[in-house]
Amino acid sequence: MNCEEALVYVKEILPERRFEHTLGVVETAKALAVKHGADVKQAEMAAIVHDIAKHHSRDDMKKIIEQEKFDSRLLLFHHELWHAPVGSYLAKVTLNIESQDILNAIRYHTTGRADMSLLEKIIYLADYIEPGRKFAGVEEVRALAYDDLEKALRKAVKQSILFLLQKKQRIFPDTLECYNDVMLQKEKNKYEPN
Ligand code: DGI
Ligand code: FE
Ligand code: FE
Repeated sequence: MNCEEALVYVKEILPERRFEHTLGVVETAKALAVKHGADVKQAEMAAIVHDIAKHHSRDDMKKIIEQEKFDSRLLLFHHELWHAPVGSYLAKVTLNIESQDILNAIRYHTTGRADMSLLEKIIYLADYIEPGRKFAGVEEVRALAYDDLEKALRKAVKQSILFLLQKKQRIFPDTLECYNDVMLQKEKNKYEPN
């Protein structure tokens, strides 16, 4: 399926507001891909599809997580996390998307993870800073994202964890591993000669 067809598909299945958000993520992901030298078509496709499972029923999502043997700890955490792996599954089986990088960008767009690819970082950040996002702190990450992707990512991951702590939510292991990894990369860079 090409991007145009995928966009028609998600427009049909997503409520209007979610589709508007998706369009914001698409524009942002394409701009970030151009800026940071990623494949623009891959970024566009991943962005179009990233929230495809957002409005699936909890029962359906739970079944897919069990059937596909996704991390079973997901089921012990907030159901908001479930649409990301379930979305990657649907992208593969209903939209025939084969690129593992696109599928991983969808799968990890909510939590992030350690060792994210450039595409995964772009989708994670585009989802966080698309023009429809209005929360406190978003402007700073938005400004950084085009200049310094890693710095923007660190800020976004930190803010997300602080937000979850404030809401007294538990933090999923992938989210924590993402935080540890972005902080480790920063420390490593500090000691490199250039
Ligand atoms: O699907 P979107 O609304 O566009 O955004 P998203 O996929 O980033 O989902 C955001 C939601 O996921 C938000 O309500 C916070 C939640 N979330 C993200 N990481 C974690 C988390 N919730 C828990 N409990 N733990 C996490 O590590
Ligand atoms: Fe999402
Ligand atoms: Fe989203």
